Amino acid sequence: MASERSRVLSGIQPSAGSFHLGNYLGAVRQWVSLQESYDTYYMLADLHAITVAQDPEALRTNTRLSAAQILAAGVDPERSVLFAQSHVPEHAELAWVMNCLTGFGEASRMTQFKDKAAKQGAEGTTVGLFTYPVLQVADILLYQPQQVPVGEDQRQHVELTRDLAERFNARYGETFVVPEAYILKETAKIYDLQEPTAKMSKSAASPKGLVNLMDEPKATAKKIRSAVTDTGSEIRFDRENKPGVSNLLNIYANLTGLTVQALEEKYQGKLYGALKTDLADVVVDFVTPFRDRTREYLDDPATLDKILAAGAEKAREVASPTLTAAYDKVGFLRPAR
Ligand code: ATP
Ligand code: LTN
Repeated sequence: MASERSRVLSGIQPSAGSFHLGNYLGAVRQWVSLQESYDTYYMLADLHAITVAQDPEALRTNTRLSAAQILAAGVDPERSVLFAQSHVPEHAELAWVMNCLTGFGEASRMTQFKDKAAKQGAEGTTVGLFTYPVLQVADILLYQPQQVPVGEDQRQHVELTRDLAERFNARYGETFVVPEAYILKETAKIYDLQEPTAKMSKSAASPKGLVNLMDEPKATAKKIRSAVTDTGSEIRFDRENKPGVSNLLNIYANLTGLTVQALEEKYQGKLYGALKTDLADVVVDFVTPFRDRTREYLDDPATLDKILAAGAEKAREVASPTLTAAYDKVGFLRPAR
């Protein structure tokens, strides 16, 4: 796999069963296009998933389901390395070293931790959740990637990665590539259909505004047709004054490749209902084959597991020498052979 191409690493937690439209348009779809020009490493972050309680059987099911959806979306296991984080022990090992390089105050400033901890309360918040960003640092640094494609919400974790890479390199000598966040465009941000100023999220208060790709297409069509729209009747992209319509136009544009401007022209003088009915069709046309492809992978778990095993092997080819180099720099004895 040695090549001149720069390397990319990203991850997604297999903590929910189905991906939603935001996960797809905001993350996984970019993973597919990045494989054209980069050496891509994509990880199911199952170690991260257990920072909040998971039912063991559900975690296993959701990990396969996430892998199946990533493949169904078009990530090609011949071109990308797709693997489960727990299959590559180097992640937990390098995370320990990174934990010992991270200030307690520094970790305490991570906003995602603060938000999640506030929701769970002190007793419900695990030390794992606290050190989650440091595990993410290890995930990234092991692969020496130049770029880390993530949503805006993950920018701070990539900044921490850069800080720790620089700190390690300064203390022990050049070891890690200092990576850059490849922040996906704002246009890739999808909002809740019922509350179009909040991002679409699996932890939304109500499922009515959440489009899960694996849901029954009929139910999905209904959700789109019941999306909230804004006062007035003009179909125009205006995030500030027309968040509902803008979100629908954006989803439409993202799924069809049409520009928002072309859509505004197409719907000039038409009513919101027409836009919603057409978008419902567009979404159904996308999710129907997507679900079928996902199910095909799920129906053959042995093949799915083999893809992940092959991915883990390729991942370790990169991760293991990086860990060895870091261990040497830190001053650990190498075990005698
Ligand atoms: P939660 O809100 O419960 O934390 P989530 O639904 O946001 O979860 P994550 O697992 O945090 O999903 O995100 C997985 C990936 O999907 C991340 O790269 C994230 O940036 C992206 N993503 C999540 N929601 C959206 C969204 N609404 N629009 C665009 N991208 C999104
Ligand atoms: N924290 C990320 C998932 C994730 C990740 C990574 C992303 C875990 N390790 C390494 C990029 C690089 C999330 O919740 N989206």
